[in-house]
This record gives sequence, C-alpha cells and structure tokens, in this order.
Amino acid sequence: MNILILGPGAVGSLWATKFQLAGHHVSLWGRTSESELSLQLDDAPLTTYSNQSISSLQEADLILITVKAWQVESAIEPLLPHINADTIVMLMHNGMGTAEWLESKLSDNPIVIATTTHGAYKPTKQHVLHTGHGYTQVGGFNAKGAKCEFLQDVMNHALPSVNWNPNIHSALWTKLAINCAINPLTAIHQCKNGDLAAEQYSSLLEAITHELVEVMNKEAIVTDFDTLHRTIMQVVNATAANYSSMRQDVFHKRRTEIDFITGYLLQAAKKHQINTPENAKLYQCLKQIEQSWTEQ
Ligand code: KPL
Repeated sequence: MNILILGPGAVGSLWATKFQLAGHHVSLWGRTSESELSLQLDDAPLTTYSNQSISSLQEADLILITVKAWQVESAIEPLLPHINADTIVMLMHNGMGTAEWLESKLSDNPIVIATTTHGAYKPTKQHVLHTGHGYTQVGGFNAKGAKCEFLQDVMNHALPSVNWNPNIHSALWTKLAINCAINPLTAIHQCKNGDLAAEQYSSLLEAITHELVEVMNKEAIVTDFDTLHRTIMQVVNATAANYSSMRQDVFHKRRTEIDFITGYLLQAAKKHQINTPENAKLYQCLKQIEQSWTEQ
C-alpha cells in the first residue's frame, strides 16, 4: 500500500518503519520542509523517506495521522485539497474529539480510529526505539470506515498485535478513562505511573474512577467501578517505570492533551448533567500549569 504518516514523532516513526519493513511504500509528512527524512528503528538500517511530497499525498491509500489531538486540525487543514476521496484516513492519538471534525471536512473518505499501547521513544531526529510492546485496536468511525476491516491484516503483518474492533468507541472511552486517571495526576506530581499505586493516591483515584464510570454509563459504555478501577491499576502497574506522556509534556513545558482527555470527559459530563468535581479540579490544575508558562 501507499501509506503516508502525518506526524512522524515517536509513534508515527514506529509505524512508518514497521510498514516499510513489511514491504509498503511509506512517505512522511513532518513539520520540516526537507524533501527527505531518514529513520532508523532500533538496530535496523537507516531508511530514507520522501517528506511533504504532494504526489505521495495524492496517491496515498492510507493516511495515518499520529500528531497530538490538539494538532490534528492545523496539520490536516492545508492538506485537504490534495486528499483523494478513496484515501482511508486513520487517527491514532490519545484523547477523543477530533474524529467528528475530521468527518466534517472529509465526509466522503473512509475514517478509521486506532488506539495503541505500544511504547516508542525518539532519542534523536532519526532514531526511533520500540520501548514497549503493546497492542493496537482499530475500528471504523463512519460507514465507509467500518468496511475497512482488511486493515487488521495489513497492520498486524507490520506491527502485531492488531484487532479490528467494531465497537471502537468503547475501546476509546476505556483508553480515555485510563488517561484521565493517570496522566493529569502524574503530570501534577511529576511522578512515574507506578507511584500512583501508593496509599496517598488511592482515595483520589477511586473518586476519579467513580466519576468516570457514571459518565461512561451515560454514554452507553458498559463498565462498572470494579472493572474500570482494576483496568486502571493494571496499567499503573504494567507501566510503573514509565513517565506518562502528560508528565513529559509538563516537564518540557509543551502544550498537553488535557483538552482532549479530561476536557472531553467534562464536556460529556456537562451534557449528561453529571457532577465530576475531582476531574474538574485536575483539569483546572493542568490549565493553570499551562497558563503559567505563557505568563513567564
Ligand atoms: O497512554 C499513556 C500515556 O502516557 O499517555 C499511558 C497509558 C498512561 C501510559 O503511560
């Protein structure tokens, strides 16, 4: 397939190199205007990809968007006139709320959403490390996207394991809930994910989870407190030694994904008239942290 990766950060570069090694024709669309970019996955050979090539964009069978949620609009807007109506457009980022906008702009295209637990890290511009083996769930966002089940095999061949999930909405909500619980707290306290297993966070994590369950149930997501709490604590333990992406963003004073994680939850809570004071406090705290950088 002709695959274009929009946003070759750590996760985008991981998929770019894996698709290339699986035999696909891969091109990149990064922020720099260089016509070529090179990437090396772990110890594999360095490979060169075309960058910002309009013809590659026009000929793409699949555009995989791996920019952060808050960058989706500005990254895709200038490319819209060049995207073929047959091109499958796939979103892969933390948080929710961008697919609706994408569909309003590309209503004729198949739109697919993916969520992944693979860990990747780019110590340099060219080098990408696959730091944690995870899995990926993919599903259709619109009617045309729902017919793209074949992508499971394509992606599984490149970077297993991949599951086609006809109920991707539910998977995205579960990932959102995990991120609502782990990311703001680790960012505020500048701690590792595993530190949240300490006694000092247990009642707060429980309160956050109760709020999440109430909103998710109203959104028709089947879950309960014990199930969601267990899932969150499993991720806390499985990624104990990691810093969350939001902790890293705050550490480096980069804009966080809070609007598309806790912000999305708060919007849904408001729609259903549910009180979510603990999540609201975390949201306010993150916004204050971000605000403090612009005041410096
Ligand atoms: O998705 C994550 C993130 O850091 O954004 C978790 C699951 C919390 C792992 O760190």
